[in-house]
Amino acid sequence: MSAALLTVSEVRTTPVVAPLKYPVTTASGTLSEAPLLLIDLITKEGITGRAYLLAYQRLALKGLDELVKALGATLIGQTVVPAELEPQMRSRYTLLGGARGLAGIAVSGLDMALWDALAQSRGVPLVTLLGGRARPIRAYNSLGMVSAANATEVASRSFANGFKAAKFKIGWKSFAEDLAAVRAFRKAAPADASLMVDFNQCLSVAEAMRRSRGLDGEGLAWIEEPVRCDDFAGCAEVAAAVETPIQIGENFSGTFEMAAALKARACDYVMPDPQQIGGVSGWLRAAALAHAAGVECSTHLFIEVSAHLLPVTPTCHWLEFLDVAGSVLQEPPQVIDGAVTASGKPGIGLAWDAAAVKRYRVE
Ligand code: SMN
Ligand code: MG
Repeated sequence: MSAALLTVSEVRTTPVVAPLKYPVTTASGTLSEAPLLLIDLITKEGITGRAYLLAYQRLALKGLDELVKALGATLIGQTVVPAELEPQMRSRYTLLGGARGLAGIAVSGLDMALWDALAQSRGVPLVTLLGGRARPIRAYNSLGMVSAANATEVASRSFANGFKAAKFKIGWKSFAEDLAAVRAFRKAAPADASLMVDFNQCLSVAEAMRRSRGLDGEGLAWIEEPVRCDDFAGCAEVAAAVETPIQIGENFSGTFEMAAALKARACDYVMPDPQQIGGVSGWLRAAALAHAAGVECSTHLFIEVSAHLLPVTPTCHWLEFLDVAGSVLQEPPQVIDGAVTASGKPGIGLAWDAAAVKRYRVE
């Protein structure tokens, strides 16, 4: 007997600006707060699919809200079939050059909410609906800029909860400062810790070659976004010249961009971002691309849905633990023994903390 299909009756959005435990400082800017758009996709059958999006800047929140509302309105009266609705939403932007930027993020947010509703209607966690099983996924603690001066303090608070890995940002004015930061953090970290660094696109190709080669002897697990996120040819030059694996992907706007990066051999690993890559539907395509390319696949932000997606990702690598939404969730994501396990509740397992949402809501 097939389970009853759901029909979308309303899409509600709530813009909030949530606090972060620590500002995320990078060489290309700082995330000092979390402007989030909470999405409630309500169905006639009484199930509400939930997802959230990160606008990064307050100034982007209103535009994102308007986009999600307008796109959400096109779903009303439609049956919750993500495999049909995601392409339908995406195709609305074809003549605009594709669903990129905020438009692509809006599609992803509604896609995640659709999948959440679908899993809830089946009474199973999203990972189960996808054919997988919740299991502990190893996570790394994702930190801000680290210098030689603050490395010991940051490292001292970064390996609690059993974390066995941490990523920090570099891209200081000189390579000497970067190297000093890496060595100071390594000295203060547990001997067996995996360490990753993230330049957040701040280097030219020539400087990225120089600095990445200089880091090659430091035993880093990966060097992330050394050059501009859309310079796949330049990143390929760095990847070819450097021993340390090069990691990109948080800015892949949809799976076609990821395919272009892999074709250019721009990286050794990938880390798509669920809101950039196309939500759950986009992630499934991305996971298949990574599998076909034989490239390890990690996540970027969005801890809650990532814990459902990585168990069904053939080249599952690391889950990034950087909690941007925990302050508005009834059950913030938890790390146990250095790993994150998907919620056992039906769907993704997101429930808004009403008092917190009221407190952080913005117009
Ligand atoms: C990052 C970028 C933007 C916001 C938070 C974190 C960073 C990462 O590039 O990889 O986590
Ligand atoms: Mg990054």
